[in-house]
Amino acid sequence: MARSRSSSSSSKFRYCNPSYYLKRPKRLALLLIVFVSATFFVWDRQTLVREHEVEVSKLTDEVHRLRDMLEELKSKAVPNDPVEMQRREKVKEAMVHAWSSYERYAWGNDELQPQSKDGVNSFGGLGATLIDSLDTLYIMGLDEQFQRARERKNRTCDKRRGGGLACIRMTPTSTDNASHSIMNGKEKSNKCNIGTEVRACLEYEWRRKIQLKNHQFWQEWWVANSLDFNKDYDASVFETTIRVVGGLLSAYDLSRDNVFLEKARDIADRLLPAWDTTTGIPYNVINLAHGNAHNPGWAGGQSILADSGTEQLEFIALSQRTGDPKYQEKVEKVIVALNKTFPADGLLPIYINPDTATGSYSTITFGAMGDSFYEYLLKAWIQGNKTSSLTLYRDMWETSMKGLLSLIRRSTPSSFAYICEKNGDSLTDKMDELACFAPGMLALGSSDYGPDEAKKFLSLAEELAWTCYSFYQSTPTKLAGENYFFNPGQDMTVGTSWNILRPETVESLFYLWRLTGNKTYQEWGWNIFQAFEKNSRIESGYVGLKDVNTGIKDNKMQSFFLAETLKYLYLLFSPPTVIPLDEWVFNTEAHPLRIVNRNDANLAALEGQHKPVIKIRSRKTGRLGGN
Ligand code: DMJ
Repeated sequence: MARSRSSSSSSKFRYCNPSYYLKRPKRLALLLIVFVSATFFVWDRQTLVREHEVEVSKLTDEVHRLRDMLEELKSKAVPNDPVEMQRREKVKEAMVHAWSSYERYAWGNDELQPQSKDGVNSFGGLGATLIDSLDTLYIMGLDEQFQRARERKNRTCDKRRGGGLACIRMTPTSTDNASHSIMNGKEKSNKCNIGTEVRACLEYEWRRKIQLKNHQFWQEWWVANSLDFNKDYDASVFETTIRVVGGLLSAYDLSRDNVFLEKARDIADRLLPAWDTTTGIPYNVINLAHGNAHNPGWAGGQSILADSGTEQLEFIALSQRTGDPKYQEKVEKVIVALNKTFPADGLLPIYINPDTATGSYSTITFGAMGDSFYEYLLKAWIQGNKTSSLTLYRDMWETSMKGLLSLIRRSTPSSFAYICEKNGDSLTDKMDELACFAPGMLALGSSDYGPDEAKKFLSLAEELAWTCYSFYQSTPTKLAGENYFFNPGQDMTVGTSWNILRPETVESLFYLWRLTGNKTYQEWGWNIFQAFEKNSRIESGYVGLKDVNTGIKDNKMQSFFLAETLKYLYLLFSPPTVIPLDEWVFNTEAHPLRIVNRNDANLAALEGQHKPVIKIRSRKTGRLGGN
């Protein structure tokens, strides 16, 4: 028995023995043929796959090329009004002035301080103005500036300028002061606290007075080496998302340059741990290097409504573009959690307890700290192509709009409509300029109501836009203050009197002009633009005003001036085919994100888990059509 088992197993292995085949040449030949055929087959399949991939990528490029051509044709098909063209050019020139001032004095910093001609890192040194400006530069056709900003290659000054100085091994410790002082021509080499080689290079450059090249040198250095998010810095989740993630994604959608998507993913990954709370309501501050998250001390441990509910567009877009659902899942969980106890009037206080997802006793407002939560309910629905799986967003938004109606009052004697703030049961007759985004939002959402409601909301939007425009017209500088009080018999009185170049009113004028075609909104926008030119423009950029009554200037060019204010003004004087509203949705920092078809059950699945209070009902879609 034992012998026969061993002989059978050795007979099994005889096929592995070369001598077996040497004695059987036919079998050897057959084996070779099988081997060659199999190799050929595998090689052939791989070649086919590769060819297929090349073909697919060629077709994708072709689709993009055709889409660009179509957009160009569409914009040419609309006759250009000479006044609009002239105004558009003026706004573009303003952008060139703002951008070149930033390039010159604050490159790589978050924001420019035009009076002191230096930069300040208000957001942890993430290059907020640079990233916030990318899409504006692109849309305005400022290609050179856009290219400089996205340039990925490092360059050495020895190669370029024959100076024999190797800048590539630079080890900067404090580039900001060095670069600014050099740009100002006040460079003292012993104060330049950066690596010797860089200093040598810069001194060399300065001696030759090649100012512009100096700037280029810094730009390339910064993009190649400094767009680094690994910062031991406690960043605002909200500000970083709307400016940096949003800005990069928009630049990616417009240019299709992967570097922007990669950077967006990098920074989003650093923000993600902020959502790791019991309810999924995020902490609003996170350390970008270590991932420790918390809420700001002044908020008493609470999460802020706008800061917690204004990441949906960016994170959903990131999931769509990377194919990784984790970003979307985090932000959708927030909406589902808030919906569990969503009040009948859809109005949430500005402080939310992250452990219970319920509102703490605090102000209800469409201004600071509340605003963009309501904006994103509508826009997430638009971003998802208004598909039925997203009805929750639209339903929550419509509920909140009922709440908004309950906050509307009219002033005396002139009957300006305004949105009150609410504390407990009492209303305060105060409205922030920040709440002036609401007319645009109402106009944008109005067309998907039935005809009567649509008319009602559009007309409210127009009334509120008139109030917001009057905020500007009512001051000596024709620039709006930060907030207004409405006292009986006095219409509007400015409260906090600064103006920091905010965009909300021109944003609403842009939407109203696009959606109604009424050129009055262009006129109003033009007047506001001229007031900025008159009061805020200085030789080294644009500044805010400390007081809109006196016109005293501050020392900050806010990054949203380039991201939002100038972009909306430019679009106000451009044909509607430039960033059409049925193809793009703007995040709250005015970064357009392309609307892509959304076919997922994520939100529905999450809703199932959490049993939302609001009943999902099928709603008749309005003028713009639905899914
Ligand atoms: C911007 O950062 C955004 O628009 C945000 O939603 C509100 N505040 C500023 C502009 O005022």
